[in-house]
Amino acid sequence: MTARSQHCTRERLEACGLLACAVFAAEVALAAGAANASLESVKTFGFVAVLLTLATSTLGCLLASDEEVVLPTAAVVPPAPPAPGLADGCNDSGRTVGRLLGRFYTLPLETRRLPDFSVLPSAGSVCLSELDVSERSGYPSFPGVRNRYTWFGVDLQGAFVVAQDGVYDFRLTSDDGSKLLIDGAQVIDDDGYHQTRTVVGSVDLPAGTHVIDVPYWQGPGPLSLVLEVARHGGPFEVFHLDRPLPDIGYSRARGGS
Ligand SMILES: [Ca+2]
Repeated sequence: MTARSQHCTRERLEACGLLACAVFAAEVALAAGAANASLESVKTFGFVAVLLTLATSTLGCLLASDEEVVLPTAAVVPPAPPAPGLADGCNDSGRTVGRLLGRFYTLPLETRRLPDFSVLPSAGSVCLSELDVSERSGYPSFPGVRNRYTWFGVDLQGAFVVAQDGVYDFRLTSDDGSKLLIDGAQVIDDDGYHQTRTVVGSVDLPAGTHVIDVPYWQGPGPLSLVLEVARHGGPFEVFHLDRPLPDIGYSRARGGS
């Protein structure tokens, strides 16, 4: 029996007890009014009457209580809202499959290569599913960077899924320097202090989940960062991490693989 039905039964018993008392009083009054009844016989009659009335009323209440209880409709609990700042799906404490979490760092003017981001204080973060920042000067800056377009770094970390084994070509374009690492191994090194430049690397990827790192830095002048992918020998397309490789577009681009 639920807490709700127990509560209803107690209510019914209290109501039935009052009813039994009322019936008893009425019967005693009727008995006392009988001309030939003695006082003792009136008391005995009334006592027996109240016991029978109370017993039958209580038994009726108990038998009827469960049938008459109507449980409230179960409430629909809405899903919890996403954590502030992470509505786009990145896990701030670990890698998220299909996303790149990029942590920002301000860099000194003497920077000429990728710094060791692990020893720098982060100035914020952004969550992305692809890197498609074409060359630009000034604003809009890198996605998530509102007040700066020079002398900053972004350390991007994420994971993606490969649905079909194969060799995949990656093409990384950046101004200034960048690198591509997959499962901890360097696939492309495009680091340095340079204008927009493109470097291609290939890697044999078995089906499954793989981790990806793209450290990037921007000094003065224009900035750019674009990461593309293709089945080996096929045409490149922007790498959407939220689509398992090869997705429909990539499958059409299989070429000579
Ligand atoms: Ca630059």
